[in-house]
Amino acid sequence: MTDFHPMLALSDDVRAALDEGRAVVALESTIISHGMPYPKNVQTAREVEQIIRDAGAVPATIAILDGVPRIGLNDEQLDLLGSAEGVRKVSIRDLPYVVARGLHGATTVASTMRLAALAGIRVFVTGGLGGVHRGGESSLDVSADLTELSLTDVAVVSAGVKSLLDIGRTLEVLETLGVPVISVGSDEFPSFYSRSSGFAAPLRLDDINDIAEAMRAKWGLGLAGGIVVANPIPEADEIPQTQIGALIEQAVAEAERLGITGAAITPYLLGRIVELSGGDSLRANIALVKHNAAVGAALARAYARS
Ligand code: PSU
Ligand code: MN
Repeated sequence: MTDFHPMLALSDDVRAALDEGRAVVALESTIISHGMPYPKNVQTAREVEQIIRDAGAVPATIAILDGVPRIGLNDEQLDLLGSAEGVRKVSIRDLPYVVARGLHGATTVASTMRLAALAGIRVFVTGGLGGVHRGGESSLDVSADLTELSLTDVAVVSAGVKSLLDIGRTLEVLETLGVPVISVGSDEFPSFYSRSSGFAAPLRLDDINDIAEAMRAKWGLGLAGGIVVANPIPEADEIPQTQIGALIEQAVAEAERLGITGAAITPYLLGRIVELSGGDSLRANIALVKHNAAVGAALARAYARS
């Protein structure tokens, strides 16, 4: 029996899978509580978990409930997280407060990575990463997701970075931090709703087994930190940059006018883009998360075989 970290609560199926060295995929919860509206968020979370199970891996949605970091949620816990008022967005800096005060918290990419790693999970699926915000060179609004990627040994499968961020500077910071950025089957780094971003993929791999091999190589060499696996949205589901770009510009301009900054800005922009697109962005968001789940499950299986 593995000794798990005493401050974590693992669900039985996640515990058993980790004990037996089977494939486990971590999932974040900010996307559920602050990234999509209820009840679509909870429904999507369940469907994403099922995709991972169907692909032969065990999903581990991570969140903090009553101050306890949970690795693997049941249906009731997922519903609570997706519908309760006052669930905080918890990045790394918020973890001590939310745990100490016994609060509910939805974990961002950064804090999900850290809790996943504490539980021994090496593959994590999300929608989009945080990064350098537009104007970040003066506001210094750079997501803790990037710092965490430099510290914590987890491969993060995403559809890239939304163009509400400064994609070029985000890629520069990832390079500085020594984080491998691998696009799956594409020469371009994807921009969430769109397969293209105008930025070349720093690295490209087409075979999931090769990505698992890169994980082994990185950590085998003692290179601490994560890997960004950038998985473009399927062609049938993409919203071209020419279409979504103007809506993103409008949402960014409104946030600026309203003086929204800090941790509130990403949830504001995500919600506003759903409204402005009449739900099209939400459909794309759901499709890309499901695609990421399938790729993440395959990657977890490939990595577990080593
Ligand atoms: N980008 C998205 N969708 C998201 C997020 C980012 O396209 O849901 C969420 C993730 O949880 C990410 C967090 O970790 O926002 C980043 O917030 P911040 O920029 O405040 O670090
Ligand atoms: Mn920020």
